[in-house]
Amino acid sequence: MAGEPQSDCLFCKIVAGQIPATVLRETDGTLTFRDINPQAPTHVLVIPKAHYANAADLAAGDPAVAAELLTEAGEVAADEKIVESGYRLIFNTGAGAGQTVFHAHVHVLGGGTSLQHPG
Ligand code: IU
Repeated sequence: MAGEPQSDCLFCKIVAGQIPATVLRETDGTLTFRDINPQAPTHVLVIPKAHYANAADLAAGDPAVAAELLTEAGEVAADEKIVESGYRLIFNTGAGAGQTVFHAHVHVLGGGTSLQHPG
């Protein structure tokens, strides 16, 4: 069922505290943590705590939390002081686009002049 924790989902396990992550921010609906394989000086992921396979499913199932993902991305960009230099928000959607973890997440990438795409 949409939103329910999935036992085989790595990000559900991070939300549950079963896999470690460097958590930077948390709201009732979202968790923000550093990517373990950073592709830029600042590389952070913002995820919904509830399980949705991708951003489109999240937007359909819980638009308020989908919007909160963007709010939190902006907040962590400010925390990380990458607003002035600029940053990218990327939602890889589908294996063909490089999505490897099928729990919705937005990549926040910044802090460098030559940013690479993740995945
Ligand atoms: P993708 O858009 O699904 O390709 O991104 C998944 C990201 O999750 C990828 O950049 C991984 O480095 C990152 N990640 C993580 O930060 N912590 C983890 O425990 C796992 C993956 I598994």
